[in-house]
Amino acid sequence: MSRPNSDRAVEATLAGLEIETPSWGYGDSGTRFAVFQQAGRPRDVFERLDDAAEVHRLTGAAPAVALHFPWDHVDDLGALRAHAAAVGLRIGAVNPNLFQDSAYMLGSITHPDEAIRAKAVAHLLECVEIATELGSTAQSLWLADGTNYAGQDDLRARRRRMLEALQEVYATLPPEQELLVEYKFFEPGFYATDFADWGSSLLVCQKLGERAKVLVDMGHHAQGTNIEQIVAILDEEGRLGGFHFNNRKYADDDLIVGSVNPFELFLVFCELTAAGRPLPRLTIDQSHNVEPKVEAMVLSVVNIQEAYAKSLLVDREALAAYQADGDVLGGHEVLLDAFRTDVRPLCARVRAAKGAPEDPVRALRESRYAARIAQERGGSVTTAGGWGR
Ligand code: RM4
Ligand code: MN
Ligand code: MN
Repeated sequence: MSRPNSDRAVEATLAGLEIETPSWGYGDSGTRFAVFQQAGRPRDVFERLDDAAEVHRLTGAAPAVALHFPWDHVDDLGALRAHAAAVGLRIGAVNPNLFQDSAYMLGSITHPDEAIRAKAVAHLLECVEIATELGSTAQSLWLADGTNYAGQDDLRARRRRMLEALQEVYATLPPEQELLVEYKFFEPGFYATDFADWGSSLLVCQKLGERAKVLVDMGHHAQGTNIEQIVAILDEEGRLGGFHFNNRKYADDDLIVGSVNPFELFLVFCELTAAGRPLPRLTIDQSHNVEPKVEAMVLSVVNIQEAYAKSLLVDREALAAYQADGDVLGGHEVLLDAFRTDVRPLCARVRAAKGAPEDPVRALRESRYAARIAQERGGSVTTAGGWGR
């Protein structure tokens, strides 16, 4: 099939890809059964930024780091911002954490107790200030709020409490900041999650205002959900605020993006590029429990680059023509043609033009970065094992 987009045009667009990597993807994480502490794990947020800088150096496409508070708490935010700049990064979205404090056992901004809701709102407001000081342009909110049993709480009252809290937070957002509202249909709540799906998030965003947008996490849907269609709808509504990339086989597994279902990843990118609009905020949200964390992140960025490249190769004119003709398989084959293209040389050229290695995973292995950080940081336990540290 003919290629409508010249390689040069595709390369130029691909060169503009910017992915945020998550500070928590470099730190300790685990399942509910165990948290394994890997040798060389960063001891603090400054070292998490160092690892993120290495990923950017190797891929040329990961210039920002999403932070999670209080996991990334520091006394001197100016020093953190300066360190990010010194290693060639900027601060991406700020993620408040309303799921670990024991006060939030029955919810945070949906909690029946007004004092707990006030505590949660205070944390959200603190995160707005943190973002302002760090030069970040987004709050990325995921609520663990939910209930485990029918009748445990009043679903409508919870929603009203949540709206009231978010209205208060939204009112304080400086104009450069967006509020991204993530959803997930289960976990940790097993009966009703307060933000269970994209529709629930979208309705709340529409009530809050234009700078409230939905964030789609690849692992937060029921099996078989058509995520690319959700992307299409939200994009059409101007409410697609961002993406959390990862992959899953069973639940919210947070595995390396593209490792389970690369075709789905490609189709998501086909929708992200369909209307020719700028890409939304693209963030990796993964939990590397047993795999080496920096290598996992590099491979994730490479997989995203390749999916994006393939989506740019789709012959949109041919696709539209087959669709207009009602040719059922014509359009499908246009997509397959792009998906089956080996874009590795193309991506390698784009990286090389940016001064990054052609093969980032091999370059990482040859650089012995993992051995170096293991030696410098040690393999011993320095803080209590826990998520995101
Ligand atoms: C949640 C959700 C959030 C992330 C936490 C750690 O499942 O994906 O985005 O911040 O995990
Ligand atoms: Mn997420
Ligand atoms: Mn998740």
